[in-house]
Amino acid sequence: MKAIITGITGQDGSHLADLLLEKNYEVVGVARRCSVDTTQRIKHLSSNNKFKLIEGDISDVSSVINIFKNNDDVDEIYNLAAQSHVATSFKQPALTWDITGKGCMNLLQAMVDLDMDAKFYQASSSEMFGSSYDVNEHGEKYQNEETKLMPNSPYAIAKCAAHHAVRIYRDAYGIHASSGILFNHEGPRRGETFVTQKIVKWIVDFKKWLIESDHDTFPIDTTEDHIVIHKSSFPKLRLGNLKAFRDWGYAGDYVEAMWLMVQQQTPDDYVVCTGTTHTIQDFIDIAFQYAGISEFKKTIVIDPEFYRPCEVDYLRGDCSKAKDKLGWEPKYNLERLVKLMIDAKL
Ligand code: NAP
Ligand code: G4F
Repeated sequence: MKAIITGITGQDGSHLADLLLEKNYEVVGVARRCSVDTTQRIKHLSSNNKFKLIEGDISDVSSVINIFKNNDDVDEIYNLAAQSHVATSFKQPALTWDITGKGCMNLLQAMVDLDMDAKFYQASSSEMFGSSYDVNEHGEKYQNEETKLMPNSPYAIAKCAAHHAVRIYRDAYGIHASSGILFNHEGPRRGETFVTQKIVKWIVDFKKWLIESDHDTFPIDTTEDHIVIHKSSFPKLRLGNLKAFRDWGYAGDYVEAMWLMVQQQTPDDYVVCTGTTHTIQDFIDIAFQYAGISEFKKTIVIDPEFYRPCEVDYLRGDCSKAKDKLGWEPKYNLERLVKLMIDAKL
């Protein structure tokens, strides 16, 4: 079996490549040209002769066509490429549209034009729900495949367009195209500007600074922006909205669901999540406790710079369909995920 993965240098691309190579696939990873090396997450694959890295950009249709023409024997195409940062999408909406929205259309249309019969996976997102949710018989809020999409960011608008494109190309052209509506998933390979990894990185750097400062008890001297020991100082953790709820799972679990979707006889859309939700404050509490840092209120600054023009307040998925039809289950709860991330960074 042969697969193309766009977004190979990202968190999910690297996990999915690991999974497919374990299954003895030939994997072609598409990476865009960059002035610095972006392949840290896939360095361990460089000597694997079943793995090939090629240059390409999904926002450029001729690039997509070249990739497909050069790999016309491909069985599965996973589109994980995106400008995936929600806050950035407010600052660079057109770029986000070109990559995250139009990029998916470029891939689907190229499949039609080249008459390809490969199966297609699209990385849809719980961010598409925005402020929308349903309420179950116990009065609990949740989102599933039937929940209305009400995007609250340029990123989510682009993801909704791509999500609908998958449905239309499936119906109109009979493409085996599925969308995974994945809720937030994290892990040691998560980018450092997403809130979980930002918190984990700060904790680990702070612990190292404490050790270097030869200080084993918590320093109570603080200025507005810094924690101070003698003449040495360490910047406080600067965050935005701590009240939003997220349904966080482990990225390594979630790429298995992607693969399972593509193996089904009939293409479809599936929610992938843990079914539990926590605030950013909860994540901080669990992570600080695990790292043994008390008095954390003195170490955090709420900075308006990290607030978004529009927020997604509540995400909690219901993945009954993925459980029933794919036999998929998440293996990590939040406590286990936090430990994994902190231990890996340490
Ligand atoms: P990520 O770490 O930000 O990775 C995104 C990947 O897309 C990177 O490899 C990036 O390359 C690549 N890319 C960006 N623009 C491109 C372009 N024009 N052409 C080709 N490649 C391009 O994201 P992730 O967390 O792995 O997420 C994977 C996918 O799932 C994304 O589509 C994301 O929107 C979606 N998603 C993620 C989550 C989550 O919680 N992680 C949840 C739902 C959906 P560079 O290395 O060059 O930047
Ligand atoms: O970690 P985040 O940036 O993830 P967000 O916005 O939920 O998006 C992630 O999950 C989506 C799935 O729902 C993906 F589609 C998307 O690609 C991405 O992977 O922010 C999580 C929450 C937000 O409510 C944000 O306002 O954390 C809040 N937050 C508070 N302080 C912060 C910060 N987020 C970031 N990035 N940085 C902060 O300092």
